[in-house]
Amino acid sequence: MTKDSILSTATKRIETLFNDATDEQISDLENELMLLDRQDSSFLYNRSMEIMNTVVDLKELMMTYSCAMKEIRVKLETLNAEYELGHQRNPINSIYTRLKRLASIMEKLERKGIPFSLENIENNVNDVAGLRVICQYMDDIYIIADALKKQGNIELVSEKDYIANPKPNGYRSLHLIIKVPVYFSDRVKNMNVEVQVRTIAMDFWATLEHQLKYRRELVDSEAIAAQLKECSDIITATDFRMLAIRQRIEANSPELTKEDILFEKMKKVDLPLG
Ligand code: 0O2
Repeated sequence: MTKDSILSTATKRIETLFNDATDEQISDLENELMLLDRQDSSFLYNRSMEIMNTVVDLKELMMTYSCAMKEIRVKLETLNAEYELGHQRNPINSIYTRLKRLASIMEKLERKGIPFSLENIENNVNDVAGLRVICQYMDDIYIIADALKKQGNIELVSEKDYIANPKPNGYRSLHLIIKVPVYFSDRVKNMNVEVQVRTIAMDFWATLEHQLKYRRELVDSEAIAAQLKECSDIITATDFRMLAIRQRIEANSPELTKEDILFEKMKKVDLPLG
């Protein structure tokens, strides 16, 4: 094996290890590096050790992001359960979580003209850990976002309200970047997490628009953009109408007595949260 091919193999393994490595795979690589050392290839050995260190540090960073994401997920699930008990309905329909893949992180840094380093990831890529919260009605979005922002150990880093100010293409969603502490045995690390909050209807549009845009080169792209914008307008109107219908039903429903409320709560607390 030539020096170059060993280096290129080692470099390629970063992505594999970063995304899928098991402890055994890491220990296999360690053994390979020991072999290289015995072959008296100190340059290769040092370079490989450097790569190995980066892989381990990256995995540790991603583990920390994953913990931060789970913290936020639990907070959201708690809010949803509490709201259901008090209001007889769930504001959250579903929650999706994802860690950004290494290739997308690198692409984002490159787009911003920032060199790749762990420090630069933490300081410049705010959506390594991302949650998408799908709400039923438009007012639920702000109920959930406000309740999350109010929590003691959460710091709001930035907020983009693409519902009040939709993107020109019709994209609507509320984006929060929040900082959450992750507690380890000997230290606390504050991690940025992106939370996108939107209705089922907004998510339907954004998911399809994303697929259409990224799957192929668009012919007739102006006409398609106009049609997508038109669909977004229809969906926005539907979101408003569904909210108005719910509010109308609520306003016309007889007020629950104290006994009714207690009975409803009794039915709910019997069920395990989930
Ligand atoms: P992915 O794969 O979804 O994660 P910043 O993070 O602030 O540096 P940006 O792009 O200014 O970068 O942030 P912004 O506007 O808050 O958008 C971030 C994310 O919102 C995107 O992530 C998308 O998920 C979503 N988004 C924004 N605009 C659109 C849009 O027009 N259509 C759709 N479908 N989604 C959108 P990424 O990083 O692009 O990718």
